[in-house]
Formats: sequence, C-alpha cells, structure tokens
Amino acid sequence: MTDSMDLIPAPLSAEHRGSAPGHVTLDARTVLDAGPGTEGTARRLRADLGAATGLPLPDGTGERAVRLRISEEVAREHGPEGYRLTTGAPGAAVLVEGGGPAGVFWGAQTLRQLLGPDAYRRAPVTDRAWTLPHTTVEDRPRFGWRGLMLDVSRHFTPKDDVLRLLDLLAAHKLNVLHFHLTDDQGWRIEIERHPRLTEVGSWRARSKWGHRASPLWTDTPHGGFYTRDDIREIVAYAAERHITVVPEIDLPGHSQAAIAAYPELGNTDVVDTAALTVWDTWGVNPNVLAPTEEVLRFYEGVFEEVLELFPSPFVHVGGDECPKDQWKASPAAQARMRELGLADEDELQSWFVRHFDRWLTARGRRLIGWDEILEGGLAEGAAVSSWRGYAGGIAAAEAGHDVVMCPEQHVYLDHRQAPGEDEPMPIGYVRTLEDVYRFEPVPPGLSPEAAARILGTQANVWTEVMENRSRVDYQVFPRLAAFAEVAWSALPAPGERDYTGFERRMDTHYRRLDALGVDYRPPAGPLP
Ligand code: TNX
Repeated sequence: MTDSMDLIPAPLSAEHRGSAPGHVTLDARTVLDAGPGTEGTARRLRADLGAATGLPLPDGTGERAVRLRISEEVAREHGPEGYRLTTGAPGAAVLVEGGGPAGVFWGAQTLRQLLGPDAYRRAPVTDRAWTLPHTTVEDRPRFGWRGLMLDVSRHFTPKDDVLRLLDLLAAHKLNVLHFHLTDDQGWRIEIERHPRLTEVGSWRARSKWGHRASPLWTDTPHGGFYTRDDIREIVAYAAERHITVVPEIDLPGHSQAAIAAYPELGNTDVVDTAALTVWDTWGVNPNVLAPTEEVLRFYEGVFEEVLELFPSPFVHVGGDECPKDQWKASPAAQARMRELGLADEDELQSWFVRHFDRWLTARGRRLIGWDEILEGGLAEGAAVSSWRGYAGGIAAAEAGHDVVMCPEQHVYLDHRQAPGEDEPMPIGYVRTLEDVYRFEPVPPGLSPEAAARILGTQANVWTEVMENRSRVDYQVFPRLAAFAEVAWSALPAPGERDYTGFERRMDTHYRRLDALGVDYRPPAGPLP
C-alpha cells in the first residue's frame, strides 16, 4: 500500500500506475456517469463532494467522467462489497467498479479519501485543485458485519447526532449500527400500542454518576425518544449508506424503564413495581420481567412494531446481565417454572429467548443476543454477540451458531483510552488505540467451520458517562479508525501488525476527522 494515499481502513492493494506519477483533476467540467444500480452512490457523491468542492457534477459520460459501474468481474473477484477504483485510465477520469451497489459505495468513500481532508468539508473550498494520483485500488472487506453498537438509553442521542454518526461509520466503511434502544435508564423508541413506554419510560429524574467534569454530578433530568418517523428516517439514511440498523430491545433484564411504565411487566408478588421509576443510576438492575404469557404478548406487540420499522435480518433481544434473584424469590415465577418443566432460572431466561427466537424465525428474521443467552441452552437459530471475552463466541461458533465478536477486553469504547489522572473517564479499564488496532476477531484454534461462523465484529459504546455528542466523539475517535481497519482490512496476525505505519496514516486521518468536525481524543492526550 502506498502510504502517501493514507487510506483508512487500508485497502487490499493500492498501486501508483505508470512510470511517472501523474494525476487526475476534478473540476467544473467533471461529470458523473452512474450505471444501473449506482444511483444512490451518485446522489451521495453529488451531495458530499459537491458540498466540499462546489462542483456541480452533472450527469454525463466520457473522458472527464467519474464513472460508477457494477461489475460482474469485480463481484467474482472481490464479492458484492468489493470494488476496484482506477484513476487516469482511458475512457474516464475515475472508474469505480463495485461487485454490487455497496461495493461502488465503498469505492466512493475511497475516492473521497484520495481527494484529501478538505473533501470532507461542508462548504466549498475554492482555493485549491481537486487532484487524485494515478492509481488502481483493489479492495474488499474481511468481514460482512462491521459494526458499532450505540447505547441511546443511558444517554439519549438526538436524531441529528445519529445521522451524523452514520456518516462517520460510512466514511470508515462500517456497515452495521447496533441500536441499543432500551435499558433500565430509558426507553427510546415510540411504540404506538404501548404509549407509556415513551411517555413514562423515556424520562428520568436525574443521573447520579457522571465523570468528574460532568454536569451529571448535579441532578440533571434527562430524556428523549425517537418517533416512528424518526426511526424511518434513520433507517433510510443508513440504507442509503449501505448500513443496516439492527434494533435491540433488551429483555428479560435491563427492563426497569419498561416496568416503570407498565408495572404489571415486573414480578409484582415480590416487588412493589408500581413504585419503580426509570432507573437513575448505573449497574446491573434486579428488576426483571415476570415470566407470564401477558409479558410475552406485550413484547410481541413491541416487536411487531419494531419489525415494521427495521428491515434488518437480525433483531437483537439483549439477554445480558439478568439477575435471577426475583425469579428465585417469586412464588409466581417458581410456579411458572414448574408448569413449564424448567429446572432452574437459567432455563427460564432461555425460555424467554427461545420464545422470541421462534417468533422472529416465523417472521423471516433472525434473533441475536448477548452471550448470556448461552446459559440455560442456546435457542436454535440464535446468533451471539460475544462481549464477555471470546469464550461465549467460541462456544456458540463451535455449536454452529453465528457470532459477532465484541469482547470488552478489546473493543469497549466506553473504557478509557489511556491511563493517567487526566483522562476524563471514571471506568478503570484502559483500551488504547494500539490495543484496538491489535484486536483479532477470530481467535486462534477455532475449527475452520467455526471460524466461518464469525460474521464479523463490532465496537460497543455504552453511554453511562457520555452525556453529549462531544463526549461520545472523544471516546469513539480515533479508536473507531483502528477498529475499522480490524473489521475491513485483511490485516496480518495481531503481533505482526504495522502499528507505526497505521499511526503515520493517522496523521492524514486526523485531518479528515478535523474537517468532519469530530471531537476526537488528541493523540497527545486529553485537552485541559
Ligand atoms: C455491560 S455489555 C453491559 C452494559 C454496560 C457495560 C458497561 C453488556 C451486554 N452489558 O449494560 O453498559 O457493561 O461497560
């Protein structure tokens, strides 16, 4: 890879072509030649490059064209998300050939990077020429699932910030937003048939535990939710960028906001659920769903509306950190377990997950859950997000289940990114940029069949102490750039990775992030 292009994530190959390094210039005469299936990418290029360059990029063909094509040959060689980008070849100024529409789109992201950091600005930069080196880039992703999980429950992310994050994911060739929409501290999606979920469940009186620079040390009320139209807009905005939004409705634990809205969802024989409010602190919450038919029907109603809004093949049902104490103490839950022939509370948790596995499968979707869903027996069609390390993912993959690797030891972006007093993050774990860069999603020793079950990887952003966009930016960047390379690029083994080369390319990438207005953590350390 030619370092001068400073592409992130690194492509499979990028060669300067010809004996003398030449270049191509995009200017007022540049036209856009969009073949069938590439109209969406053309629209994006016109909007994004148009904003930065002021160039109109009208439709046209010929030597001055940026030509977008879907190519069967590229599909055969690189798959539907792969692409070949050629500049300065006869017939067009730039040729982006994708294996499918997504490949063309990822190729267009590379084109933006090749034009320099100013290509990410949103008003015309007029005092410069828009040149590209003569090059051929061949590229394809290592994994099909290249994700970011965003927790919008602990702190609500306003819609515009979600859309901006989708732009940032696309610029890094990431293609999944795992949308953690519900938790103890807030229910963030409007459900028409259960309006109190947002009327009551989307607001909390205060948040007690912030980082020390945070206004959350005072009792700041917090709330917000997405209407159905907001969700439609987010999903469509993501789709235009070849990103799938995977919704998560967390059950049977992490459910206090729902129980605060509808007390009958909880274990009413052991807790006064009518007295519960949306939880105002963090941790693992004891208030979990009661194992009744009514609760199943309630959540089927929730999922029906979720399926209407999200075309994602996968639907996440959570399943993490569900304490079993209330079920142990509740005579009703114990009677229910006997009735269902379940041996213990782990099996009761599995009963919830199996129910929704069958329910989703019958509707043509796939269930995915956190690795706790292995306890008490994994539902037949379930896929697993392996967060407590590799073990859950390995067990699931060896048993023939699909897996997304997101071990907290490597890719939890709520963990601090440097040791030291000044790092504005109360969580003690340190995951540096280099740690993320050296993360390997496929653990050694997996059988080839199990390795093929690793759909990919995602980084997780839990927002307990990230109360605004600037705080999220600081935690997510620059580590997302390293993560994108892990998820996209066919890197060598972790110990052999060229971190120095990556850091050198980051010099240019920081300037791209500057142009994009990202409040990343500066490489020299936290700001005063
Ligand atoms: C564990 S990861 C959780 C979250 C927390 C996170 C904090 C997972 C499935 N559950 O509820 O926010 O730790 O790092």
